[in-house]
Amino acid sequence: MYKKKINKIVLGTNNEGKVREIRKLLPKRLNIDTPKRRNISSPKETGSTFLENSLIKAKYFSNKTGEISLADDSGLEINVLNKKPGIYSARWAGKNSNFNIAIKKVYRELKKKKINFNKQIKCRFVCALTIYWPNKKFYQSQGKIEGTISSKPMGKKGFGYDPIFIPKGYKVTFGQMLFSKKSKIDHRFKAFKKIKKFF
Ligand code: ITT
Repeated sequence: MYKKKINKIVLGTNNEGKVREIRKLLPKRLNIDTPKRRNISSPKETGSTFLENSLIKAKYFSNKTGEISLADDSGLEINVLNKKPGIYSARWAGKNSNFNIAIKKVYRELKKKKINFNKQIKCRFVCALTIYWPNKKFYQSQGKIEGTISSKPMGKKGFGYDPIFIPKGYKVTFGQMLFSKKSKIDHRFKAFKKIKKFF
C-alpha cells in the first residue's frame, strides 16, 4: 500500500489557516480537495490527545468521501497553565473561531496565575497528523516546536495563536515571521517531514 504514492487527498480540516499552510507543504502535482468545497462539516473531537483527535478527523473525512484523508490536530501547550489550551486550542476561540477572544483568554489565565512577563513563559505548538486510507489503514506522526508567550500580541501573519508565540532562538512571533520561515521550523513541518514519503 505504502509503495504507491498518494495522488489525491481530502484535507481533513475546515480551518482555512491550516488548509493554506498544509497545501504549501504538499507537492504541487497532488489533487487536493477540502471538506469546505464538499460542504462537509467537522466531526466532534472526542479524543483526549492530539493523535486521537487527528485520527478521528482523518477517519471521518475518509469515510465521508471514500478518499484518502490527511488530518491535522494541533494546539498550543503553555507549561504554567498545565498545558492548556492544548487540545482545546480551537475551542478557546469560541463558535466563531475568534482568536482575539482565545488570545485574551490566554492573558487572562496567565494573569490569574500572577505570571510575571520578565520570566519566560514556556510553551510549545504541537501538531499530530494522520493519513487515513479507505481500506482503514492509517499512519500518524507528531511534531513540536518549543517557544515562549510574548508579553503582547505582535504581527498579523499566520493564524490562530501565531501573534503570541515566539519560537525558541528567535526574537519575533510567528505572527511577525514570513511563512517561508515559519514553514521550515514549525510543528506542522516537523510532523509532515515524517509522512512526506507517502506523497
Ligand atoms: P479542524 O479541526 O477543522 O482542523 P480546528 O481549528 O478545530 O480545525 P484543531 O482542533 O486542531 O483545529 O485546533 C487547533 C488550534 O490550534 C487552531 O484552531 C489554531 O488556532 C491553533 N493552531 C494550530 N496550529 C497553529 C499554528 O501553526 N499557528 C497558530 N495557531 C495554531
